[in-house]
Amino acid sequence: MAEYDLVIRNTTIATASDVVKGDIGIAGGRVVALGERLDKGRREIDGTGRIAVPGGIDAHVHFDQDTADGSVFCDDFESGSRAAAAGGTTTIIPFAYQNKGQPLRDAVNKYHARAEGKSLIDYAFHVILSDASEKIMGQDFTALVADGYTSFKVYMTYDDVKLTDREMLDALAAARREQAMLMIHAENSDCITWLTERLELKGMTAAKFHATSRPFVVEREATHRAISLAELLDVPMLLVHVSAKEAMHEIQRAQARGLRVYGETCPQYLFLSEEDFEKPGDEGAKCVCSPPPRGTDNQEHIWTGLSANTFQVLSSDHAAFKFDDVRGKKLPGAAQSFRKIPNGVPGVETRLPLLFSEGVNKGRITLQQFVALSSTNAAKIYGLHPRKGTIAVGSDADIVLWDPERKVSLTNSILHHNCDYTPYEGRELTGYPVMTLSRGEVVMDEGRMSGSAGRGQFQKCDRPEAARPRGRPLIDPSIFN
Ligand code: DUC
Ligand code: ZN
Ligand code: ZN
Repeated sequence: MAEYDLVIRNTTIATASDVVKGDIGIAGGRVVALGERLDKGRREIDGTGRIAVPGGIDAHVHFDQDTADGSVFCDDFESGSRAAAAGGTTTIIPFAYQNKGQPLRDAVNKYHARAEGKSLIDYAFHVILSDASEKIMGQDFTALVADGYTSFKVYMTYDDVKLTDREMLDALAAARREQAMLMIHAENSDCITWLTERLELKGMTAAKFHATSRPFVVEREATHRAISLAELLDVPMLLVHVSAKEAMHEIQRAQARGLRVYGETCPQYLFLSEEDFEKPGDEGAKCVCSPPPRGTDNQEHIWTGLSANTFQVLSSDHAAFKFDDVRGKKLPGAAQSFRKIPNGVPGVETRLPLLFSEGVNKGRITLQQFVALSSTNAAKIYGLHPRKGTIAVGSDADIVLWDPERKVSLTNSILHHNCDYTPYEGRELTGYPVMTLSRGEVVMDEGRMSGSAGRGQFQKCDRPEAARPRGRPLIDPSIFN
C-alpha cells in the first residue's frame, strides 16, 4: 500500500529561500515528504525539466463585487478562480465590500454567499472598510478578526468608500488593538475631483486624461499621509497597487525608519504605461485603472523596487470589466468622459506568467524572489503561512509546475477569464505554468481545467505577525486604546 497519494518526482523545488532538486510526496492534500527516491505513490508525476513552486496567492482580486456606478465586474468566483488556477494561482483573496453603514458581518456573509459553490481554488477575504464609525467597529470588528478576517482595505478616494483622515485614525486604532492588517488605497481624493472637474470643463475627456487627473503627486501625497498616520499610532500597514516611483520612495523612507510599512505593486505598473491611453479609438479605455500606469521610464523603477524587496507582494488587482459591453469600458459616444470609464484591468491569469518571463527569465529577480513575491510574502502578511505559501512538510499541496522554457503568445482567446480582452495582447512570454495542484488535486494540466466549481475552501486567516505593532507609537497608546 503506497504511502503517498501522489509523488512529483525529480523536480526542481523552489521556495522563497531555496532551490533544490528532489521529490515531493503528497497525501491527504498536504505535503508529507520532501526527499530523494521517495517510495512510489498511487499516482506519479514526472517533474523533470519543471520547476515546482508554491501555488500563487493573488492577494488582491475583485470578483462579483458591488459597484457604485452600475458598472459590472465580469468575473465571478467561478470564472475568476478558474482563470487564477490556469495562471498558476491556488489561493485568491477577493474583497467583501461594506456599504457605508452596513454591519461588517453582513458584508462578509454576502460575499460568502457569492463564493459558495463557485470557487475552484481556496480563498480568504479582505473586508473593504467604508464605515469605520464607532457604531460599526464596536459591533463586530473584533469578532470578525477572531473568525479569520484579518485584513481590511481602506480607501482615501472614491466617494462611496473613502475615509477621512480622522476615520482612518479610527481604523488604525482598531487594527492596532486587534493586530489586523490594513491595506491602503492611497490617492488624494480632493485633488482628483478638482482636476477632473477642470479637465471636463475644458473638454479634455478622452481616456488619456484619466492619467492627467491622477498624477503621481496625488499618490505620493496620500502615501506619505497614510504612513504618517500609521507612524503616529504605530500600526503596520500595506500600501496596495503602488504605481509610481515617488510613492515607492515614500515607502522606502518609511522602511528605512524601521516602520512596518509594506508595499504591493501590480503587473500594470510594470507592463503598461500612459502611452497605452493614446491607442486609437476607444482602445485606451482598456488600460484605465487607478492609480494609472505612469511613463515607460517608471517601469524600470518599479522593477528595481521588486528586486530590492521594497515591495513584498505582486498582486493582480484583477478588476475586469468587459470592453465591448453597455456596462463596460468602451463609452458610448465621444462626449462621455474618462470619469465614467470603470477603473480596473483584468490580470489574475497573466500575473505570474508576466512576472516569470520578464522577471526571472530576464534576470531582474531571482526564482526565490519570484516565489516570495507571488506567494510566500502574501501568506505571511495575511496570516495564511505556513498552510499556504510554501512547499514544506505539513503545508497544503498547493503546487504549480512551471515549464521555464515554454513559449507562449499571450492572446485573450487562451485565457479563462470572462473578459473580452487582455491589456497584454500579443506579448511573447517564455515560461508558463503547465500544471496546477490545489490541495493535491490537479485542477489544470497543460491548459486543460479540471476539478469542480465549489471545491475551493474558505481559509481563515490568522492574526498576521506582520501586523504586530512595534510598540513605539509617537503618542501614549492609553490615549487611544
Ligand atoms: N482601482 C481600484 O482601486 N480598485 C479596482 C481597480 C482599480 O483600478
Ligand atoms: Zn484600490
Ligand atoms: Zn483593487
